[in-house]
Amino acid sequence: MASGVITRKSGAMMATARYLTRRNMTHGGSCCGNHHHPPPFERKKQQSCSRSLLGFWRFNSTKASAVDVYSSDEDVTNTKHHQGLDFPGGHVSYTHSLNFISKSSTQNRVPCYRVLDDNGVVIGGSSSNISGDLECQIQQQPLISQQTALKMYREMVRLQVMDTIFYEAQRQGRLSFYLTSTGEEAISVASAAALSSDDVVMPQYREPGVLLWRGFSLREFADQCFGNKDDYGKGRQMPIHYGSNKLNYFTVSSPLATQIPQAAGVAYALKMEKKDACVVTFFGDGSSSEGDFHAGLNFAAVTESPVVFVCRNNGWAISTNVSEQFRSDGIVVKGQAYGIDSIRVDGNDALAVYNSIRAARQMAVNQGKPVLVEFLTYRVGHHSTSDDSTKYRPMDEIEHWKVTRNPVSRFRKWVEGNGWWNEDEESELRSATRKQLLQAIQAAERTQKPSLKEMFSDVYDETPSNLREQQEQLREIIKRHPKDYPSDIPV
Ligand SMILES: Cc1ncc(C[n+]2csc(CCOP(=O)(O)OP(=O)(O)O)c2C)c(N)n1
Ligand SMILES: [Mg+2]
Repeated sequence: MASGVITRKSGAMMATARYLTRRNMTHGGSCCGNHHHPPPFERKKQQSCSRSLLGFWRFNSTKASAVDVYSSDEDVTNTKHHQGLDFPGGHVSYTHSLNFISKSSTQNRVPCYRVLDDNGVVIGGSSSNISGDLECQIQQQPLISQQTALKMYREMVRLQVMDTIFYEAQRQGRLSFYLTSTGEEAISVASAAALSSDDVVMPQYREPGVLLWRGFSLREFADQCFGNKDDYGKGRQMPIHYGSNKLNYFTVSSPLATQIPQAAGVAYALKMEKKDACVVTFFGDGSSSEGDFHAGLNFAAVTESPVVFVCRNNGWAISTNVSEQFRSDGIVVKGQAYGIDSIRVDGNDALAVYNSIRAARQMAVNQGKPVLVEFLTYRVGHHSTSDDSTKYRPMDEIEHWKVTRNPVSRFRKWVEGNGWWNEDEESELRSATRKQLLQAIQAAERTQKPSLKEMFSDVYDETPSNLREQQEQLREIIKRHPKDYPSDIPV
């Protein structure tokens, strides 16, 4: 991937956004709160303003004026005609009620878009509106071909099989670490199905379904997990940190949420290059509490960059439940706060995922703006192989989501209901995938590890003297203590 170019451009975009933010702040942002500053209007407007007795700033160049009890007759007449204030971002109407926007006003939670009920039956009327600034209509009855639907179902099954076998391999001590997508298979696979292969994906770590969809082979997954010499990361990363230049899939990075502002930068680069593509970045509910989430959304909003922010709200950030994570109505309202068209979607309904991401992509690419999609789902597995989730959540909660709200079996019911799939095809696919994966694992396990020198390569064009020294020291230590180091790594 031309990531070098993208990164440089995203740097330029960050600088632009930082400039914009600073400029707004110097013009009255938050500073001291004593109301003696004009609000963040542009300079020209500030020059032609005057202050009323109550301390409101009135702008001669704007239609609206502040209302106060000392207004002249002329002001009162004006007020009748202009019940509000023209302010950057749009007209603001006045109110006599001293109402704080409170939690109670958010008790009507944002509804969740879905197409299939829990039994895989299409619900509701014939069409629904997803509205943003410009209305974007999509059909409730899914406009999805048999071929796409079947590929979606097959990849979801392959992902399930892959997770089961890699998880077992970790439990057998063959892998150091693993993390499953169990319960969230529909999100990564159906999102990938709704995208173009030119769209750049910047993942968290529970989205290998996108790679499966785009043709990453089981052997490539296994090479990465075993960190052998064929792993694109040359064994430097923990298992599941997949990445592929060829498939427009940025490498997973462990620090949470770093991909979110990066996605805003990459999207800005796509916009400057007038590419017919967007960026799609995935992250969890926990990651939405990182500062990077807020910076990324704001940058994308002000630069009107084509990025789809996809939050997998699976209820948990390791052992922290969403109720301890934030007090807002999930993540969807945060997008709205940043001026980003946002939607909440049932993440366990593959057709709702497909429809929403397809619409979001269209809005991002055709209208040049960011979109936020919050998927409601559940992390059925442990956080990772380093976790035991039964220590902090009830078994019946896990069982409910595993059985009743299972995204794979729900989609299977719909596919089977259409007469596109049957039990024989199901068992054939599962056993063939299992066999292919076991072969891939055996081959990846036998493949040589990357040479030790790779630990020191690929950052600098020429290895600097301090790294050369460290490399020598490491070799010396291994020579002295050969038993303490793996024998299968070429020194
Ligand atoms: C900056 C940072 N803080 C903490 C961690 C440790 N950590 C790894 S995963 C995780 C939970 C993330 O939860 P969420 O974003 O909801 O994703 P999920 O695992 O539920 O898919 C935490 C806290 C980290 N990797 N990076
Ligand atoms: Mg989570």
